[in-house]
Amino acid sequence: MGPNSSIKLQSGDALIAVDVQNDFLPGGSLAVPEGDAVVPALNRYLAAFSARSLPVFATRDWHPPNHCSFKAQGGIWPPHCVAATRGAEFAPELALPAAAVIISKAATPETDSYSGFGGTDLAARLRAGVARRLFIGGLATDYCVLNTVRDAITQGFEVLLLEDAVRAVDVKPGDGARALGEMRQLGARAIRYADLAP
Ligand code: VGL
Ligand code: ZN
Repeated sequence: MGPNSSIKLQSGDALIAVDVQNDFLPGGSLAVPEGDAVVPALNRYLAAFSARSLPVFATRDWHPPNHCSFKAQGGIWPPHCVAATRGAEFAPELALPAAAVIISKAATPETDSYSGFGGTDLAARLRAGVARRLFIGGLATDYCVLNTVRDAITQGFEVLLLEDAVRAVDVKPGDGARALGEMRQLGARAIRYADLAP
């Protein structure tokens, strides 16, 4: 990577910030280790996209209090990202542009979706904006980022995975690294901010 792989942002590019919500940050109910590190990292990409008037999407977990993924309902997670609570709000320091499109997912008790494409109009919105190449970062590498990237590729988008703007839950050590490997194998290209042309 570096000077030999300069990526020029262009029309057809869109940025997707995946689930950068308080509950996934340190102090949150489902804190991702170093989850807060994605905020300044994503802000650099957000600034680059805003400077070129390129579209930005932000997905969010938007669960009801009795969501099926919570332990009380037989799921595997502590309660997190309950709609309209502070834990579900985007990280306050995340510099989303006013025009960012918010995609809420897994908002009914009986359905979960790690992917921003599951049960949402994300694909339709992207196609309406003629997006072709998706720059994807956020939380968590081994769950919602992985599944969003997988669906994006299945739907025919080119995916650039923002390796410096993702962090993993790592329920099992190595989950994050394995997810990165799988995304690469599926055709995602892992990039860092320095790979963008100035
Ligand atoms: C996520 C676990 C449960 C994620 C969402 O955003 O990666 N992880 N719900
Ligand atoms: Zn969730």
